[in-house]
Amino acid sequence: MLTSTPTLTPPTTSTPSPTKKAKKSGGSCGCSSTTPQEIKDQKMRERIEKHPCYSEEAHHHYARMHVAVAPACNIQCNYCNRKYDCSNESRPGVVSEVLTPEEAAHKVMVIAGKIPQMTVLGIAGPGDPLANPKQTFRTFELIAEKAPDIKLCLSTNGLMLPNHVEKIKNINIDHVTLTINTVDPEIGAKIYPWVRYNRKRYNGVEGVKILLERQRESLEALRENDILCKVNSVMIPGINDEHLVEVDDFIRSHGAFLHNIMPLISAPEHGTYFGLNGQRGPNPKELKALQDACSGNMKMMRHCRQCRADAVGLLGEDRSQEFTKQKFMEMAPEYDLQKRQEVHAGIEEKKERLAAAKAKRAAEKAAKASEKILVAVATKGGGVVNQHFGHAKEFQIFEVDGRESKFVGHRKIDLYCQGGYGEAATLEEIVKAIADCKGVLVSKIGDCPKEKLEEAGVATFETYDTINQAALDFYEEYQKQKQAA
Ligand code: CLF
Ligand code: SF4
Repeated sequence: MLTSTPTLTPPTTSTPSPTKKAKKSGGSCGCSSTTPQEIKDQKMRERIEKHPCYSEEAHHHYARMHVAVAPACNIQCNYCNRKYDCSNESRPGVVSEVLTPEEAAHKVMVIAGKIPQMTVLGIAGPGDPLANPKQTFRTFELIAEKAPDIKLCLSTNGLMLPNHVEKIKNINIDHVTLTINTVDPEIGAKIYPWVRYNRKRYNGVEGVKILLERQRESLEALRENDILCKVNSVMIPGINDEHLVEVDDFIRSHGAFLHNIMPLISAPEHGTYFGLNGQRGPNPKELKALQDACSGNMKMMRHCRQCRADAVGLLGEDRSQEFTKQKFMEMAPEYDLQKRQEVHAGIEEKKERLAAAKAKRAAEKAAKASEKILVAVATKGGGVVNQHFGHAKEFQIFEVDGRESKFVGHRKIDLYCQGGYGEAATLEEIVKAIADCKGVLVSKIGDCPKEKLEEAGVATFETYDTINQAALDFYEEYQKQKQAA
């Protein structure tokens, strides 16, 4: 096995090359070169940049809250127990206190003051918000009136959405989540035992067909009305796991912006049909593999925390217990638009600083990987650095960047070591022959030539390894030392 014991003497720092003038984005006539696509992208960025679920970046800085105003549901999911919150947007086994729209509005006004980085109000249960349209829309209307800077967000199974899309548009609810677990009624029958529609209950495939048709209509209505749509899918191994790739294709072709594939959680103590019948959830590896398989198609949400229907705070934290009904009803509303705007401006500045630092690091990395240097290699053949400096009659020259090394020529030299002694005049010629190299890669080198080479800005690198590996190792060391200098 080849081994290497590299030692690197520092190369001389070279003078930076003249910087090229930065290109202007506009033409010489001064007009902007922004394309319609760039304008569209910018508008989309503005719509999602403060929504912690729709923007991965935002979820580090901005918070959301849910109010539990919608207790009833119109379908049955096999991963749901009616005693608890809607598992389509919630961890199963969590119970929220149901509020009236007025209590919910009071809670929002309290929290908007206490947590000014809270930018989104979601209604996600504890049942289906659109099975409780009066309470849901009344709550949204109150918030829109009192706190116009808060984004409104709705999560539903989609059964009743086509009936309410105009209302959704009018109240300016810009973010809607649909839970779509399948596009196949046979698979659906294993997930949904029944659906209640127009005051009638439909069992099995018959009910699922209605649900899937309504979900398709919902997707289309949201797209027609330019309302951002995220789709949640619960991954159920052995039932819809492989099929979710098809679901991903379907929702993308119907205008969904984001796909959130969530793992089934099915503990027996939650009392759900799946939990009681031993249906397992996916492990993290299986979930990631499916997300990866789908992510070629569209944006994939990977930071969902499966929150509760009364969640409060950043996605990773749960402050709901600080704001139980008993507690928040005794607190005064502290909503202050100006203060909130100042806090948001501070967050945006911080985000910009972080983005600039990230871009700088990426540029440095790219520059580091693309710089090309020459190295001289002492070798007896076999593609290995295996020759003593003093025994070399030629050096092979390689050009190296951060990814590969390429043979570019060789330099003939006189043998330095003559019967155990080095010739000073010969050494001078050798140094001159490889002075344009940043390093010389040898199996061994004496102190005197090492010193002379260092003086000329050529680092020495003792190793016994393949030329390619040695060249890449040297390159890395060279860059490290250059950065430290
Ligand atoms: Fe709530 Fe859902 Fe709106 Fe977000 S949650 S209604 S889109 S504001 Fe977000 Fe929570 Fe995951 Fe939902 S992390 S469960 S995706
Ligand atoms: Fe439960 Fe939500 Fe499914 Fe209704 S839609 S049954 S509340 S998980």
